[in-house]
Amino acid sequence: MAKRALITGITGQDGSYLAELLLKKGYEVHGMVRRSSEEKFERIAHLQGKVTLHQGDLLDQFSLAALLSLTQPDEVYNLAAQSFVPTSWNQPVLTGEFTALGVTKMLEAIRHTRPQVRFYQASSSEMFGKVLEVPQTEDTPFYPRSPYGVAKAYGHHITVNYRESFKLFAVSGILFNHESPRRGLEFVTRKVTYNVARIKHGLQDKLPMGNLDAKRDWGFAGDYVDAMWRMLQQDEPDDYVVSTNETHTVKELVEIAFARVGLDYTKYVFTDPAFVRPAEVDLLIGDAAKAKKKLGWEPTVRFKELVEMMVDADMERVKAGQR
Ligand code: NAP
Ligand code: G4F
Repeated sequence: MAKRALITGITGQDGSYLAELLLKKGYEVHGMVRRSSEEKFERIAHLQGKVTLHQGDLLDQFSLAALLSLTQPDEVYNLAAQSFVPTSWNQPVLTGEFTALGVTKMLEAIRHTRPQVRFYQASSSEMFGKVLEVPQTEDTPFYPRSPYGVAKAYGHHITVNYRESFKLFAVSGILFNHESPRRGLEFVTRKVTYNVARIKHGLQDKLPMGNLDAKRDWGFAGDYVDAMWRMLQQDEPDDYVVSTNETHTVKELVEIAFARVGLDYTKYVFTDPAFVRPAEVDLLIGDAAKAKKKLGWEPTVRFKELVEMMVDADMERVKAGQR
């Protein structure tokens, strides 16, 4: 019989890639979606009829338990979150409700409704924040720098705690930044690649940016959802760092993106304090040796290729008058 998976956050970047991967592996895929006045599930439009969508919300514990009873999943991937760091300073309480307590609500629903489930929690390199070790591993202590990072640290620890307290098969993937042409427009990679395409097409002539010196370990989302799946296929639940083991500045990202369309970024980019954060994560670089050894996982897309893939996709989109 086909395995069944339930994905929260299926309409997001990672949810769409994970749904594709699981369908290819023969899974029956169920996704939890929030009700909205207009349904715009663009990232999963091509999967219509192949995945089954159910209304639910991380804020509503009864909806989670009901969904577990209805779908009887073998695996639950908890990807839903308020995931944009700057918003977490504007809405810290909401971020805590979704991104921190939402994890407990799901774990409680699993514990009482379907304890045999294998559970994946989407933890984040933002938990390392003002890093206490370089590179960061599963053993590096956390020092989060935003309400989002704090909320993710809670989600991480409660997942470990439920594994140890109630013997749930609960794993936490500590994923470093991962991007794709499906990335939200507010995140720095997509903001840059989309605006480069607009500038190249003569639709604008300036790009306001925040801190160009920040360093990130950027990988491709398609690779990272494969690591999530591998974590749930192990004999024992454990936590894993998923990263490329390379770090690059935002400035390098900008240079490569503009160069891809034959432009010099210095003519277009300027610093706008509105995009500078109250507290910054200056440097992230992950050591994914454990994932490589135990999961047999390795990234297939490197930084320059990733940025160029995103610029090319946005050039096509802007040409077609799309976002
Ligand atoms: P994303 O594109 O922002 O997607 C977030 C998803 O969560 C969307 O489907 C959203 O639904 C859903 N959601 C938000 N609040 C919800 C709620 N209260 N109830 C139900 N669904 C809710 O994020 P992503 O980049 O795919 O990331 C997936 C997960 O990995 C997130 O937890 C993120 O924090 C974490 N993570 C991401 C990265 C990265 O670099 N991408 C790295 C580490 C960890 P709507 O469509 O209705 O808004
Ligand atoms: O793309 P970003 O907004 O991603 P950030 O804050 O690293 O968070 C992402 O990765 C986390 C994993 O580490 C996830 F957990 C989280 O959900 C999210 O997916 O910003 C990256 C860097 C920051 O240092 C920021 O200050 O880019 C810098 N930056 C400079 N100018 C900018 C801008 N970021 C944005 N969004 N917009 C700018 O104009």
